[in-house]
Amino acid sequence: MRNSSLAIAVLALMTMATASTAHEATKNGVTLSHAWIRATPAGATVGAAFMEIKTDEKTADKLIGVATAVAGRPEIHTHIMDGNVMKMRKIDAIELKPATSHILKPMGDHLMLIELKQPLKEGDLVKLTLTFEKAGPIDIDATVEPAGANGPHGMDKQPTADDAAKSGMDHSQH
Ligand SMILES: [Cu+2]
Repeated sequence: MRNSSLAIAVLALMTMATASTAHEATKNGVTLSHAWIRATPAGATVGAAFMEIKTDEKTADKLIGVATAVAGRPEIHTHIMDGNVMKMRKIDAIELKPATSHILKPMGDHLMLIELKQPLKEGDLVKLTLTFEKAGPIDIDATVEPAGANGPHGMDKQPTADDAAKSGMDHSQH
């Protein structure tokens, strides 16, 4: 009896671990999570992707590239102040110090998906491959959020009962 309940518990843990790989990925001390993209209107040629990049205490690394099947020319971007105007600019890399959380977000560093091959529709999952100097390539699935979203699902606004139910579902898949 005890053995069988242990087996069920182990099985449940394994199932959770398998399901979590798409939304969170860790390799060589670098963890990607909460990846999201803003939905784009039909005909848009450019989109933007965001996520959290964490390093453990032993890991210093550098984000040096991004690739995805949905865009012909994905780039790493940052925002700079030019006088009073916020402008975005392509950068070659993002430096990651040990034990830090670097959040790619609107008006901050982000991944620009240039030459979009298709509109990005709310609810879709888009695979991104981020390449790090030491950790190498890491795959992550980004969820496509509404066009006006400022964060991943349930993290950019006051939660409603409906959102709570949905984010509850999200967590059961982690
Ligand atoms: Cu940009």
